[in-house]
Amino acid sequence: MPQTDTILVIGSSGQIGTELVMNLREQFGSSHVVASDLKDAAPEVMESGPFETLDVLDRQRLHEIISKYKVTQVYLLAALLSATAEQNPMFAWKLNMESLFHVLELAREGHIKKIYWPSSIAVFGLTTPRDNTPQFTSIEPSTIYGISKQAGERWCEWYYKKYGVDTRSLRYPGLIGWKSAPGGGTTDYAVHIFHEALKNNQYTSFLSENTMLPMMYMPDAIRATLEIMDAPAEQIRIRGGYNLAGMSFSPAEIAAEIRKHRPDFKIDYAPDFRQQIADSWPRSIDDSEARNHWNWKPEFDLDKMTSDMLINLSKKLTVKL
Ligand code: NAD
Ligand code: AKB
Repeated sequence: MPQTDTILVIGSSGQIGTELVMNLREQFGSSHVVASDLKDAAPEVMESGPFETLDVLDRQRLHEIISKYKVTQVYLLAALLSATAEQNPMFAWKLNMESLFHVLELAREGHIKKIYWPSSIAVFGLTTPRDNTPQFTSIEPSTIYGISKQAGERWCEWYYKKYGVDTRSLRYPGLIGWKSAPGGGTTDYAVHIFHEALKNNQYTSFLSENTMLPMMYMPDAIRATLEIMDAPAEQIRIRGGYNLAGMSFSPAEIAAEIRKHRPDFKIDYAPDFRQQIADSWPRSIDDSEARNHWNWKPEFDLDKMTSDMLINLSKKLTVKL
């Protein structure tokens, strides 16, 4: 990346943004990575480089920030996630789509060179094969969040084909990390369970015992994001959203894994409205295209992720493992 490139991360105070900004600053230099969000970010983000308060729905303000810093790349992370979106569908549609339109249009007008916009396993629906879900398959999402991701993928590809806008996108599975809290998704239980295991040795899961979902440890997700953005344009042959896989497990399986470190840990189950969302998503993902096109390879499986989560989270929470 040439020295003159500057990155704007929109939604930098969320689960992914908190970690992504720090990684981008390490790689590209703090002054070249501008964090922005409605709310203040974690202290490490606020203190290590520029931060701008931004409502991404305010196109004028977004344009001002892009001009002020001569931004060339945008990572658009602001969105309502699956569970929150189901409870506020009209606003979710507005936020998830208008934010993307603002960024795509600013790119079409020549203000930005490259866009990262995350999609999700939520693009898939009840007519999709649930095991080893392929890249190209039936895509009929049944949540507002999934519909917004499906539409966003199509818009990203359309701007690429029509105007040559360099859009890149990954269909993240549920993401698990110890540095930041999840923001209203169906896969959030897989983060909550670690906090509750360390604090109370007990967790009540809002998904049922055998609900298998695709998941990924945050270091893998951040690396995949940086790798797809760094890859030469000709290697990016899918402009909608690449399937991306790390691991798959159910609440019962992750509880068993945690018990290897905390033998007294107990789990029970009280499925709520999120169960129906989870039941419409794949159990596992085939990410051959990402592996073949730009050499993607995950590092963390369930065993390795669980050990790393427990070690780091126990230090952060100052709880004995
Ligand atoms: P998050 O909810 O943790 O963070 C989103 C951030 O956006 C928040 O800090 C919020 O304050 C900010 N935001 C909301 N409205 C805004 C607005 N109008 N203007 C500016 N900022 C605003 O979400 P996340 O988990 O970090 O996810 C980021 C992106 O990745 C989303 O598009 C999400 O759909 C996608 N994704 C996440 C996961 C996951 O497991 N975390 C999985 C698949 C896809
Ligand atoms: C959610 O559960 O909504 C997200 C996702 C998989 O997109 N974590």
